[in-house]
Amino acid sequence: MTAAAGSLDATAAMEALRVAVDEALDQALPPESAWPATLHRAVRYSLFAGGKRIRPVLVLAAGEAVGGRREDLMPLACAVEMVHTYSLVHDDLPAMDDDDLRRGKPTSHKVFGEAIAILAGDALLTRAFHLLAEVPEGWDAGRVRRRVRATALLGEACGTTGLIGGQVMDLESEGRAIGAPDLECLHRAKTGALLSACVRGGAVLGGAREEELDQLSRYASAIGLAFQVVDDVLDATEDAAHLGKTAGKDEAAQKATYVSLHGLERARGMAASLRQDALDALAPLGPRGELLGAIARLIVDRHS
Ligand code: GRG
Repeated sequence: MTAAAGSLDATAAMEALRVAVDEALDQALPPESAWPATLHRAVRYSLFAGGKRIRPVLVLAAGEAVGGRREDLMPLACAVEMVHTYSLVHDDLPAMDDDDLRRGKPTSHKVFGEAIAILAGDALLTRAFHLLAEVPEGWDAGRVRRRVRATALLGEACGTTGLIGGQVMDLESEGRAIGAPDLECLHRAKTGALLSACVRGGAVLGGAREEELDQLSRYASAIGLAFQVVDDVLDATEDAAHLGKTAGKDEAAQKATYVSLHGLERARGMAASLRQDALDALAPLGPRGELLGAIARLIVDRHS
């Protein structure tokens, strides 16, 4: 799909960032043949299975919007994709969501077995923070401080009040009638926290002023929720061939979703209104926010 925006060719810009991220990810990991080869095959199998790379692109777009340098942003861009992929590998395990299909391919545990899939997820999470700790010689104190602050934002987003806490709430709410406030809390933790860390972390690394950081935080909060509302709409309306993962799972598991609570049309309306909130938050950045605006449109208008 294309991401229509002002004068910028946003689709081409995002594709260029995606290619740069893929190259950096390739360099950040041992080759498949490195010991222990089974593990590295599993790590690369999931990481290079065709994800959309929305999170690393957000890091680069947010950082560059406030004047950041690509070399300062790329380690965080790689780290967030590693964390995201770990969470998908673990979420697909029989003990969690028990899924056979991810990114259009058999899930990690189906190909490598449960033990290796667990360890591949662990390896991705560990490498993410290892990479961020590899601060080059000669960096000045300000650059190091920004890296530490962004790393802490990522750690918080992955932790018990973010991704992991949201996953626990998700598991505990299965088959139970939860209301709209709990659903929002769940998704702000499970999906929104990591997306926020991408935007805020990129902005911190780029040297954003506190005022810019506030604007970008409002943008991140809106796209974080929009992402999940759209995910629920897609789960209810698209087939597995489009999604690259099992469709209709939420309904089958009797999970509360934005569609089950509000109906399809209202859920679509909520996504559109969150997209507008995101675009409004970017307004003070002017043309510097154009790519981030295109990403907000892409998140809401996507079909997979
Ligand atoms: C196991 C700690 C732990 C957490 C799992 C990621 C997650 C939490 C669950 C996955 C299920 C799910 C539908 C989550 C919400 C939305 C989401 C993260 C969708 C996948 O992200 P995309 O669409 O995927 O960016 P790609 O494959 O393009 O990277």
